[in-house]
Amino acid sequence: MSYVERVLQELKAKNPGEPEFYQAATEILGSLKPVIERHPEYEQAALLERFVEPERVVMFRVPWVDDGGHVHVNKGYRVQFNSAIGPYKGGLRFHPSVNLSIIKFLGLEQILKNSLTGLPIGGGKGGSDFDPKGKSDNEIMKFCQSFMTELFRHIGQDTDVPAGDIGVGGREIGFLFGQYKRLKNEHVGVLTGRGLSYGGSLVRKEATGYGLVYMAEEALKCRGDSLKGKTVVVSGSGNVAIYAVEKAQALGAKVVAMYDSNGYIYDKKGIDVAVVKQIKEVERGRIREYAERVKSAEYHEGCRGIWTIPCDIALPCATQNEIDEESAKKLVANGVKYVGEGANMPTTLEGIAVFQRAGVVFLPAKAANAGGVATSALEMAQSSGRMFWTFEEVDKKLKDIMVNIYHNMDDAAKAYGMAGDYVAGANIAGFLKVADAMMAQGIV
Ligand code: NDP
Ligand code: 2IT
Repeated sequence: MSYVERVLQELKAKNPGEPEFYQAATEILGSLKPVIERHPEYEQAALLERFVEPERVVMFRVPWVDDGGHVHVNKGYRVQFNSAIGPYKGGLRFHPSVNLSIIKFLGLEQILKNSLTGLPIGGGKGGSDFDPKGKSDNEIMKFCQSFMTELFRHIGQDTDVPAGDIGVGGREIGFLFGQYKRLKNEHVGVLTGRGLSYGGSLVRKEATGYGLVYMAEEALKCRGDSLKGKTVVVSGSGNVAIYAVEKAQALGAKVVAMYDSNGYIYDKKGIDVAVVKQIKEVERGRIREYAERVKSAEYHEGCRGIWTIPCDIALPCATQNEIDEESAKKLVANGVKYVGEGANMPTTLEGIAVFQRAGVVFLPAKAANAGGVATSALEMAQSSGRMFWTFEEVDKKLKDIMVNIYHNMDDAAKAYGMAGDYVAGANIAGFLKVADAMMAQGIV
């Protein structure tokens, strides 16, 4: 049995009931085989065993009282996965589906994503099974304050810097920051995605979606093509999806569909992103309302149907495993040429295989959605330097980072004889830097 297979088998046995974590590890370690062959010293140093074991996992109780006086208890998590190249960095997810397996898969992905940005940030992730849907602002604040009352002792601007993810946006970061500052009496860059009036960075809100489209644009450009006139389907209608749509349309594409967890809208004239922003960012409503306001749009219950819409480019921007084998086959049959993952692990292993067999240009999450965390690192730099860069400055840095990541993963895939396999390219390019840092730091 190879070293990689042995580590995967041990991981499965030692972490029962963690399918998402196992899925992410299988994809990553599977593509590292040629790297491991060139570096026998990694096995002697048990590098992979250490790589898949978080440095620290914090799990805690989050009690809070709703507006009716009822007491609730949620689970809180922070997985501090790997600090070889910098302080732990990664988002917080508030969603009822959150469990240890999901936070660990996200944390593992984050290590390599953060490495790919070229910036000094390690990997971490956290969250809660709290469901923000339907809660009042007061309840959200109470929950965030309780969550931070435990989390604050584990994080710090040079230790661990959380940010947003599903269910955690500007409002939640504000409440979390307020409570951290109150407990520590420190106004520092301990969270990113902060408001512009208290240490945030321009472009952070737009960064993941914009970055995704910048990478897709570069992939098209390298093939003598562009976004002009392309038909695009974007899943989700949250932070990542909205700014992916905005940038894709600004660069000449037509985005025809989006969804939330209830159903999808199809607008053959092209989505009016201002209407989506109004519904989602201002009113916190449902995507169904778009079809009530825009005549050219239809609404369909359920999510999966979105992948039956013919498109040139698919950008899944909602959640893990939203494109399975069947949906991938449908997309291929309908002529999709590019898939860029805005969400984390939105395509199943079987779905990825379908795209790769069909020659679809597949831009994997840890590369394609790295623009968010990269801009978080730019926010950290501005906080430490007590500086504030213009929109244009940050946007240019973001674009340069995305173009760089694209070429780094392209080069790594070629260097290991797998040209065009960006899953392997991203894993290898991200891993080499982390492995080098871990080897240099001894057995820790
Ligand atoms: P938001 O909470 O802003 O939006 C999430 C969107 O996805 C909503 O439209 C939501 O619908 C939908 N969604 C969530 N879960 C499901 C589900 N189980 N089935 C169907 N739809 C679902 O989150 P973000 O936009 O921030 O995050 C989206 C994805 O991007 C996640 O995978 C996240 O990890 C990833 N990501 C985020 C980054 C960031 O900077 N925010 C950076 C890099 C990656 P509904 O409202 O109905 O729940
Ligand atoms: O998955 C991700 O990269 C994020 N949710 C953003 C993390 C961050 O620290 O900005």
